[in-house]
Amino acid sequence: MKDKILNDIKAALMRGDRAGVTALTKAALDAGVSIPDILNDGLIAGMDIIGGKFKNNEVFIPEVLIAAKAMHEGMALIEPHFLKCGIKPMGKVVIGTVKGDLHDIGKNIVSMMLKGSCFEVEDCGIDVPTEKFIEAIRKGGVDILAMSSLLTTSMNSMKDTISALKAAGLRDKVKVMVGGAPVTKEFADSIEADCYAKDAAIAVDKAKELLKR
Ligand code: B12
Repeated sequence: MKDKILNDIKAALMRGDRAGVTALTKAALDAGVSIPDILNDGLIAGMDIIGGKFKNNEVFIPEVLIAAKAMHEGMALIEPHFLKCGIKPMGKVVIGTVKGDLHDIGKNIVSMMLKGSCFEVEDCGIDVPTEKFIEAIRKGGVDILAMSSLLTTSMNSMKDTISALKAAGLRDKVKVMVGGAPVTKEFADSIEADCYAKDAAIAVDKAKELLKR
């Protein structure tokens, strides 16, 4: 039953069937399937297959875009289940996808899971210029700057933002966390980020660790 419903979510996402993803995600929630299972084995699993097909030229931008829209519908349904904190935030995170990059699914999952772990999150959105990150941090009260990049061509915007933080005298005011499919620990070290996380669950653990440093 659980495997079938997760497979059906995956298949509906791959077809870009928004109504199907919505109905099946609701059905999975009603059946008590856990949120991490719906996210990882349903929605993300479907998007991973689309990613592989896109890479092999078996599907193209329009199909990826409709799958991404279906993914957003599914995520909107599970997000409220993450937001049951109700206690004082443990820290504030400013998050965004860097300049030149429009991918937001991974960034939104990280944001959702941080909120679910009692972080206050200010989401600057996609294609975020360095100045916008700096402005958000200059306002004060920010513990972590989290930047996402899915393109090898946009990764260097992370480096530019860290340089701009230094130039603005703000580098020691905030910890910097980076992630996204092409980002590695080595890259994070090379741009002097404070930490790298491979996925959203690890991002939450690392964010908690950063607050202790
Ligand atoms: C969906 C998608 C799109 C959608 C985006 C829709 C949206 N709203 O996001 C659309 C169709 C718009 C798109 C466009 C393009 N795309 Co695209 N896209 C993808 C695809 C298939 C899936 C990405 C995704 O959402 N994955 C699912 C999420 C859950 O995974 P994730 O993003 O990696 O996030 C996880 C971790 O990385 C991490 N994480 C993410 N962010 C952060 C941040 C922090 C701080 C931390 C700690 C962790 C973290 O946690 C997340 C959850 O666990 C990937 C293929 C792939 N395998 O990644 C290609 C891919 C990223 N795209 C690619 C390309 C080339 C493009 C285009 C240039 C295509 C074109 N010719 O126009 C454009 C670029 C547009 C732009 N300027 O950004 C390439 C990039 C190649 C490269 N190495 O640079 C990829 C890898 C496909 C490929 N194999 O060729 N794309």
